[in-house]
Amino acid sequence: MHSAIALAALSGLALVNAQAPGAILIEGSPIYDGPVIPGITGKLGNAAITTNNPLGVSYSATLPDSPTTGVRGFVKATTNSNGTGVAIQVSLTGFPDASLGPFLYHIHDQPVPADGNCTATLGHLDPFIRGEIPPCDPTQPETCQVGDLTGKHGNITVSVFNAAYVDLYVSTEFGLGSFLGNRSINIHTSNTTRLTCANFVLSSGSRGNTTNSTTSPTSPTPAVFTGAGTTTFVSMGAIAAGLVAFFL
Ligand SMILES: *[C@@H]1O[C@H](CO)[C@@H](O)[C@H](O)[C@H]1NC(C)=O
Ligand SMILES: *[C@@H]1O[C@H](CO)[C@@H](O)[C@H](O)[C@H]1NC(C)=O
Ligand SMILES: *[C@@H]1O[C@H](CO)[C@@H](O)[C@H](O)[C@H]1NC(C)=O
Ligand SMILES: *[C@@H]1O[C@H](CO)[C@@H](O)[C@H](O)[C@H]1NC(C)=O
Ligand SMILES: *[C@@H]1O[C@H](CO)[C@@H](O)[C@H](O)[C@H]1NC(C)=O
Ligand SMILES: *[C@@H]1O[C@H](CO)[C@@H](O)[C@H](O)[C@H]1NC(C)=O
Ligand SMILES: *[C@@H]1O[C@H](CO)[C@@H](O)[C@H](O)[C@H]1NC(C)=O
Ligand SMILES: [Cu+2]
Repeated sequence: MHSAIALAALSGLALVNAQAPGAILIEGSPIYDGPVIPGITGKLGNAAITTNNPLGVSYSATLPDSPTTGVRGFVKATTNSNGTGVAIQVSLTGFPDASLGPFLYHIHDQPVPADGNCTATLGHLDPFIRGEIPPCDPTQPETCQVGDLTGKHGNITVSVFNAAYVDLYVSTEFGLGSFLGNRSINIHTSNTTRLTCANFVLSSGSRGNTTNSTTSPTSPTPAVFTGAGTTTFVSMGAIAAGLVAFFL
């Protein structure tokens, strides 16, 4: 069973008061602005390995057909056979000019809205409030953002990309902050421009009776060059607005 502490840490509710106005954001996600504590990178500690995930449950995020990017494919997340962690299968093709790579992919906190706006997915799934820097050290995946699949499992450096691995920190259990089933995948160029995005939807098993499904976006709007790869200083007002958007 999950401990009460892990549940509290994973619930995500503590996020509301933990993010200081005036924070520096990358991709809509706060940069960690506290002291770097060796081995405990997130404000809420290291990411917890998820156990007792519901067996036989899969969520798939299938990239839409779109004229704005050639990137197609899917990311499928299936509860690991022993219930600990989630087996991730990645199958992607059609990456543009390699000079824009290596390409990156992450689980983002919010779903893609119906208009396909990838920017509206905000930052990475980060229930432990780890922030973007320092970059993920893949030898210490528990100190990385939960949604930073690229950081933990590798960049995309080939035009046809297939990968399969178990990520021990994401969850298929509704109710945990590390739950991925109501969130999205974003594919980026190396400077974090968002090329395309898709929502996870339940593809096998049952999520249970506690939630509604996310909306299905049509196709992404054209790639948004938001300058997200650059450290962005934003005003208090923008932060306040962003926090409202982030937590609703
Ligand atoms: C479950 O399997 C994963 C590898 O897929 C392994 O890392 C983990 O230790 C296993 N957990 C248990 C409780 O056996
Ligand atoms: C996409 O979403 C972002 C963040 O919510 C918003 O600032 C932007 O205006 C939206 N873009 C479009 C084209 O709607
Ligand atoms: C997704 O589900 C988790 C766990 O139930 C919840 O904490 C989170 O707020 C939900 N996120 C969205 C975008 O609905
Ligand atoms: C992955 O790509 C990013 C962005 O270009 C780069 O900063 C990082 O060093 C790369 N990671 C690895 C392991 O090559
Ligand atoms: C889900 O359904 C079960 C069985 O009907 C019920 O016992 C449980 O209370 C329900 N949970 C929620 C959150 O509705
Ligand atoms: C699901 O949607 C219905 C109708 O919008 C709403 O009343 C209900 O509260 C939602 N349930 C959850 C768990 O979000
Ligand atoms: C990222 O790369 C794209 C494509 O080359 C470019 O248009 C955009 O300005 C770059 N963004 C940043 C923040 O460097
Ligand atoms: Cu991302």
